[in-house]
Amino acid sequence: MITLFTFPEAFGLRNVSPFCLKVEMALSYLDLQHEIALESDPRKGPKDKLPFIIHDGVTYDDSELILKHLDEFTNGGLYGGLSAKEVGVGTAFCRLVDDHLYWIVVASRWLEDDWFPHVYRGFFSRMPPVIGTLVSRMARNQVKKTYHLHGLGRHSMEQQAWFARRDLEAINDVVSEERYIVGQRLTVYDFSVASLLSGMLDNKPATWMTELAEQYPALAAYAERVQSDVNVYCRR
Ligand SMILES: N[C@@H](CCC(=O)N[C@@H](CS)C(=O)NCC(=O)O)C(=O)O
Repeated sequence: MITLFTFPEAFGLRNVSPFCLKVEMALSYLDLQHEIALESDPRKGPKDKLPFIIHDGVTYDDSELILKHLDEFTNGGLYGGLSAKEVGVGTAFCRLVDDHLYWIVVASRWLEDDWFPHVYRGFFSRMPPVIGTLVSRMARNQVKKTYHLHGLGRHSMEQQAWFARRDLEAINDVVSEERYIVGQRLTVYDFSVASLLSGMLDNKPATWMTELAEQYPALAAYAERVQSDVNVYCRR
């Protein structure tokens, strides 16, 4: 049995974490029976982050390591048969979304004074108000610190938007010509890219990143294609 631990819904998104959603997409693609356990405290994960899965009593964490495990479990169901070029291009795009674009999306929710009340409502409003306010402030400071350490947080808003646009255009240039991120067929790499895009596009209310992504209609069409292929949707 496989149990996938993910965050409860927030911001109009059934699965608010792109890392959790990517694993859910992989499980569905592989047709592996699983259940979803909602967990709002990432500290329950082995490395203080979600997702993690428990598979027949063994815990696996980190979306990419989980995909590696699922690939081994299914004898190459995710990475088997990919060409070296597909692996190269796919890995590069996953790094772009997981380690760069993701952080700008996080900042567009957490670090915008106007938007932060939605973060509070989504993640902290189930706590008693005094504790919720305190914990949310601490968490916001942590996000600010991490964003600064990453380097993106040192840039002006204009520069951050420029970086975001470059990332979105890189994806847009591919999926305007090809159906999927490495070409004409769906691969495991689409789960990372489409998860982040769908969370950005279906995020309610819109953030400045939503508005930026909406300027590239091919992105929404691609995100819909992938979600429909695996029958796993980010939105409610
Ligand atoms: N590299 C990890 C990243 C996971 C991650 O950053 N998860 C976020 C949610 S989207 C999290 O749990 N954040 C809580 C925290 O950093 O305190 C993966 O691929 O699973």
